[in-house]
Amino acid sequence: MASARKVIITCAPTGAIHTPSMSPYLPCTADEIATAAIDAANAGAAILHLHARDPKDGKPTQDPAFFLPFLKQIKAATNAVINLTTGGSPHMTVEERMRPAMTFMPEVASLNMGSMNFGLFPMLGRFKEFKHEWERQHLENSRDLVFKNTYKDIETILRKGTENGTRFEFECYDVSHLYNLAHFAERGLVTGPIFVQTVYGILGGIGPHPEDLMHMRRTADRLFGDSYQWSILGAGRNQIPLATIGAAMGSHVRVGLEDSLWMGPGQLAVSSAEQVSRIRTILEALNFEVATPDEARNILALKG
Ligand code: KMH
Ligand code: ZN
Repeated sequence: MASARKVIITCAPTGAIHTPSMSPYLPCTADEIATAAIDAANAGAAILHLHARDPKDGKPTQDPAFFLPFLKQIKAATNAVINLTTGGSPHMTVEERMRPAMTFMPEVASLNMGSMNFGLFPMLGRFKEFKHEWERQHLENSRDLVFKNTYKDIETILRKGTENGTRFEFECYDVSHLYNLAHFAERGLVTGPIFVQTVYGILGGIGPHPEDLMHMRRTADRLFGDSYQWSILGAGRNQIPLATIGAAMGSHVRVGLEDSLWMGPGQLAVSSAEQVSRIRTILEALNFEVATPDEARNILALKG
């Protein structure tokens, strides 16, 4: 009897794009991040992509001291694969961004595959009241912000992470990022199975249309053949629709409040676990099975 395809759900519970005034459900303290992550894992997420925030004002931080308390709680409560950000916030230096992954040497770390504009300022139209001035500045300053990921930056993270046994969630926000990834694969710095997280709908990256998804898919197929694992991250309201289209075509999926605060028009998600449950229901209706953490480790050849 043929067995169902296993789909890896990655959940990103907090990130560095959204700010506390945008949603009361955005986790900011270590306990909130731990609870959000553990609930997401219990709902079916095999991989947890994690950022930290300073509980004082919810500002993103890459200080490992803010990661440690929630990492301890998550590891004690789940078998989920830990994936630490090296993207941090687009406002941070690369040195700052690398600190958690270099300190904790996780099974997976994110790696952003090119420099780009990162337009957060359109959210100023949607969210007008901010509790903290940094929140407004974070959006406003993105008019003149380059999310810097030079070849040197990428190579540094890649080499140091690989030395630690960390493998990567390669975040590709546009077609050129796939070519950058292929460049590193050609040089032998990236080996399969390559976990390609294709990102849609960030201003500065590729759009959120099914044609965009198809073009990324065709390009990745041509560049990486069967040595990659495709995953879909749709920003904002595109999260569930694009994950559904991608999954039907063979992708893994990523959800969580880092990428979208929403469950529906004008309806905030009360947790990342709610989004995991929604996509899980869809995946199971499509006759796929949700991968366990150990199955994800096997699919992505992680160190375990
Ligand atoms: N915020 C996402 C669009 C990272 O942490 O390296 C991409 C991301 C970046 O997760
Ligand atoms: Zn992230």
